[in-house]
Amino acid sequence: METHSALYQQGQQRLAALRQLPARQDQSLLERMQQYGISRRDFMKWSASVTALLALPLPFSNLVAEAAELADRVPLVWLHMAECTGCSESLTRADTPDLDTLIFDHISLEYHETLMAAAGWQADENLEHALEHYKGNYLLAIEGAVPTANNGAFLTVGCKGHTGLQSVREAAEGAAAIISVGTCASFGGVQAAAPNPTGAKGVHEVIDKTVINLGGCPPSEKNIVGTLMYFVMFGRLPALDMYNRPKWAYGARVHDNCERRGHFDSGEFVEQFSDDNAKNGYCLYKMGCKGPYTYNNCPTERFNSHVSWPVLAGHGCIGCSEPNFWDDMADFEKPLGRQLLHGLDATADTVGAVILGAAAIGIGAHAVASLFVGSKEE
Ligand code: FSX
Ligand code: SF4
Ligand code: F3S
Repeated sequence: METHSALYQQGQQRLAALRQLPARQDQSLLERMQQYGISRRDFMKWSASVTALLALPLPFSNLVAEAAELADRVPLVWLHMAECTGCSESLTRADTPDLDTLIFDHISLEYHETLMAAAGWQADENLEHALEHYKGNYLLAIEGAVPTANNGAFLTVGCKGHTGLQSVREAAEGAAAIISVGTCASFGGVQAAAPNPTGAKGVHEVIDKTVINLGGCPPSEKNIVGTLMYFVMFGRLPALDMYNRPKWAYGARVHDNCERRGHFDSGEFVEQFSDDNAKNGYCLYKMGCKGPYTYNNCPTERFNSHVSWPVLAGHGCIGCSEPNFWDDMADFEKPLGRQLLHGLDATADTVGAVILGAAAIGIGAHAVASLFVGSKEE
């Protein structure tokens, strides 16, 4: 197991090497912050919160701050496959840019189909240039599932009519690290739901390199930026779980940190979306919440600059960061236990016991599988 001081040193060396590289943006991060009225104090608070998010001790926040300033030294290529672009939206939708969005603007975004100004031949050339020029050094982020049926013909991108499958394989070759952003790129997502006519697959299934999976439809901006920051800071991937998701983000169930958990434990459930129990913020398990089976940090990190998350907004978790959730977690407004256990949990008296049993099975399966797979880097 790597010690924190060894990791800190590794970060220092990486950042010293990055500092030698030329800045690729006209403005420094501090100038950008000034432009949007973000103070140095806000920046230090943000660095401390990213440090906590990454489950690192507080002294690492100096490294996080420095890494943020040097993010423009790291070339990022971002490809879109079959998806809704909600993952990019998750990062860029803030109407007042906060530090997460500023970092995304500041990182050296060499190619991003929905954000770049270039189009047509120019866009294709930009991609070719980035892959060639930064070979071995760029970070590759992919959003969306890769259609593989008919040799990938269900998705063609750009003037040359390359399939998504081709583009992913070409771009993966020279990448220093690869991130699947969202459940589609990670596990196929809605495109891969039965009967999956396009043969949609997660990125890791079509290439033979390690891919870090950021489940979530969409993943939170915190999990995207945290992963980018980890790579800028250390030049490598963090410890991963059995589905190659960063442990710092996907190490606990939604249910473990949910603010309604006390009501679950007391057997207090919403029975209808319009009832008094809903108004009182009771547990949404009987309305289909899949928080007991889902690994993600939504309750603690939330979305849209920490404003809210599904359960706080009044709907159960639908398990959107898990593989095959469209098939395995449906019906989204009925408890999974009810379907698996043939109505045994139909009453409030039995629901807690049955679900605690089901949840324990969930934890057990995850823990046992983790024992066999182990972590990628520890
Ligand atoms: Fe998938 Fe991302 Fe869901 Fe959408 O692109 S994870 S459909 S939020 O946007 O890929
Ligand atoms: Fe929260 Fe859902 Fe668990 Fe209830 S079942 S405590 S709403 S995560
Ligand atoms: Fe998705 Fe559940 Fe979080 S639906 S956004 S994993 S609360």
